[in-house]
Amino acid sequence: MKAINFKNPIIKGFHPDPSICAVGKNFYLVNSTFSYFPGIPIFHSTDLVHWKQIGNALTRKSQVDLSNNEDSEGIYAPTIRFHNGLFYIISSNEAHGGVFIITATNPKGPWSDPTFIKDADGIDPSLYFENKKIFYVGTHNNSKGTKFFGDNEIYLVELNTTTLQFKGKVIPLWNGALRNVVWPEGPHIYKKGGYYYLLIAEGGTESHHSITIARSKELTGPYESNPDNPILTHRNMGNKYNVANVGHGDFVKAFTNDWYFVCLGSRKCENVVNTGRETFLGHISWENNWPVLNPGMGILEKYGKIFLPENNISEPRKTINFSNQKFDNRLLFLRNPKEEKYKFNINGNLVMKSSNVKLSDLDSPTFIGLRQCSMFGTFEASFGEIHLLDSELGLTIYQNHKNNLNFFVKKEKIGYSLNLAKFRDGTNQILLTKPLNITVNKLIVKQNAQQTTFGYVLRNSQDYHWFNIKVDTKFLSTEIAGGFTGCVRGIYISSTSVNTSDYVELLEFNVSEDQ
Ligand code: 6LW
Repeated sequence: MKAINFKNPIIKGFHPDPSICAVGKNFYLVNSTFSYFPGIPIFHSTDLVHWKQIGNALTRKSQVDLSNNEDSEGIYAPTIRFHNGLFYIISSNEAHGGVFIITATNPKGPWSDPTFIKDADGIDPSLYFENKKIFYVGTHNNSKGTKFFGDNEIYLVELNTTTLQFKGKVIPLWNGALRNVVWPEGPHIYKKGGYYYLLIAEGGTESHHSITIARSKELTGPYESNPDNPILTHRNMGNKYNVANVGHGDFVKAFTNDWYFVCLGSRKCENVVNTGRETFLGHISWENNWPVLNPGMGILEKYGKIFLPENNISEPRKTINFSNQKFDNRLLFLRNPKEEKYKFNINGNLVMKSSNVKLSDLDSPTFIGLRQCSMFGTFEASFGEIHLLDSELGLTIYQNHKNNLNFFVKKEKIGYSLNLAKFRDGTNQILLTKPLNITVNKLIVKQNAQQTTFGYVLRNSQDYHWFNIKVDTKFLSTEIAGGFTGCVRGIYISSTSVNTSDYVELLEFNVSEDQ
């Protein structure tokens, strides 16, 4: 088979905690989404290199309550598996119900309402199927008593196949490879040859992250740690290395019998990460019944080769509009959207109605956005009708409710104003204000490494105008702003008035991102 080239990350932008499964010649992959809606993107590929988002698993409020969440609460580390004609996703909803399972016959959806597993504590659940039995493997506090923050344990328990509730007793499996290890998490179990393999992440999801593995002849253990652990990490690569935080992975066996892994990692820009934790791909070979990840390299490759039939599906559209009166799978809302605020009109555009919820509230402002997938390129929003009396209509680079960068139009006593505001750690700083006679057709941001510039097109005009001011975006990085998400860029409209009648007609987003 001809080799196909791939470039890491295979799925760019905020797509952490990847989990993957193979069904015949198809691969399916899911990621965490925290407090964004819809939750859990479903990606499909036949060659592991070209991925298309075919849907989202959590598309209804009845499936996912994200009310009042902090940005990094909500949906954590899902696992996707296929068994007996049914797709399963197990995940947890932090602050609203805990661990749950949803199922679907078609991975595009619809996915079922969740079954919450009431005794399942902790995070990062996974499923293992064997002989008509279903086993739960998850992460919780060390059952011998926690001696320090992050003193976790990986545990196993059989599930009742009908109710999906705990059936057997809870069996501690492993605490991780290192002594005094922190955050053993993200477990998955595989069977190969005579061994059960328990793959986990440890060290915490930041720069000390890693992937480790243990094996046992019995599912219930005892598990022996691989003497070569960690089997993948970038924690020893130094601060300057451009891919960091490597860990939390999942293995998959292709129909060719070759094994591959996906894991999370983050691309750094000027030493910090704005685009979040992304999905990377690598090879596995087996030596002495242990997996070797990226043999001969030991770290993630930027460019790799893979031996699967290439399926060069077209690049995702760069223009996202609403002409088929549907939300593109990639679009995101903050928490459960207030549906009455979003309506498609007869021109095939999205009318977004203002509300008095602000980006800084732990509520759902009128907002729609896309993950920022690169530190180079432009993001542009085009508007039709704009009705602004008491609202601001803005383009935001949103990292979390306390850290975002906003470029917005407002009605003034005479005419309008265009404003640039940096919201850092909950404090607003207006960087620039410019009076306008009329409103705008477009708002644009251009990202060049950690510098951003902002531009606009006025009503009834085609000309682009750019502000001279460059804003440093390092304050939107995970290192400074914190959290588990990456930046999302979008449009919001919000008012100080409860009775606002303002709205904007959003025509499209245009995204032009370099790698
Ligand atoms: C997730 C944990 C992790 O639950 O980060 O990187 C947490 N790994 O496994 C949030 O994504």
